[in-house]
Amino acid sequence: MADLSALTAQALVQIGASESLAALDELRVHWLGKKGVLTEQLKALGGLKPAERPAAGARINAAKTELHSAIEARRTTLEQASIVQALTSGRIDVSLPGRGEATGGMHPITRVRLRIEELFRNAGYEVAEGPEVEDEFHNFEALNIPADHPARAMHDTFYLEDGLLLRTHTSPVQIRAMLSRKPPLALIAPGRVYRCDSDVSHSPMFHQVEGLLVDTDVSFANLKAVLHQFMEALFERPLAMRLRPSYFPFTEPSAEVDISCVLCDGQGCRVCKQTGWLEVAGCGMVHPNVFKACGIDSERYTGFAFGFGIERLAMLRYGVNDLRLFYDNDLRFLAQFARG
Ligand code: 2NL
Repeated sequence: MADLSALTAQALVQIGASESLAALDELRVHWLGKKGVLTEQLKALGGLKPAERPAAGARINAAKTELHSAIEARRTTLEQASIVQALTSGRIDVSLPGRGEATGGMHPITRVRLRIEELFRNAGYEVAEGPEVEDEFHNFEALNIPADHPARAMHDTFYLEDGLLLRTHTSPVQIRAMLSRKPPLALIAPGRVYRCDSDVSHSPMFHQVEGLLVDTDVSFANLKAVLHQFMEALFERPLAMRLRPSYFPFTEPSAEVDISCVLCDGQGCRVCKQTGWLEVAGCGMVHPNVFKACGIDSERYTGFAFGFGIERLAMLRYGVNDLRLFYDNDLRFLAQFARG
């Protein structure tokens, strides 16, 4: 017979070292199973002298009992460990502080638009909106832009199917107002506009505000006064303003609007290209052909209109030097405009 205490010691070491319930069960089969090591020892008892058999059998049974309890003890340990593992691996520490909600903020273009809207509302203008998908009549024909005008060329306008297009300015909103209502009219039309043009200083989508005042006796002097007061209110400081003769198909006379540079106060800097002036808008007196297209009597009524880009004003107001920052949605940029 083999050395029973050596076998038992070997088995106890293996049981103590087993790392899984499956490995432990293999050990149980190996040592105590039907064809296990100790069972074979019992079967070998027949080879002993009859007088030696009872004592040997008792020692084998004692060894079996010892291994059995060692296996059960190890099983309990492994089961406990697997429960602890399951509990800790999926554990949520509900007492941990939260990660903190990031506070959202208004996009700078929206902030400037809302401010422009408020300033004009305070001056008695209403804020009007209209569709971004327009037709040639409202976007071009009613605005005295003939079919051969460069502004209608394919490279400027996004044409859609069925004679539709993406509006290239918000003037159609004002055309619709003049078509559906009678003067006096005082309104601004802010919104997205689209031009097939994209480089460092042009985005295919940008934001515009147009303004329109129609009444009896509206003058070019009224136009200049309204724009000057608006620019000073927007930039919150006294500004010089000048009008330079220009051309738009929908106004006559027409002018470009310059303000004294808000960065150098008219002294000359990189932003104003050393001129001291910034071009910020276009304007003019509503062309009689536009009134005619809208059924307004141009002998009785006069009107002024203006238009400017929100991006340009936002860049000047916030010191943003790259137009594309407005569209990247980089939180490092946007977070600078958030207010609690
Ligand atoms: C510019 C110039 C301008 C207008 C827009 C307008 C609208 C109607 C009738 C007449 Cl319904 N005029 N809008 C007039 C002059 C200039 O915008 O440079 N915009 C960015």
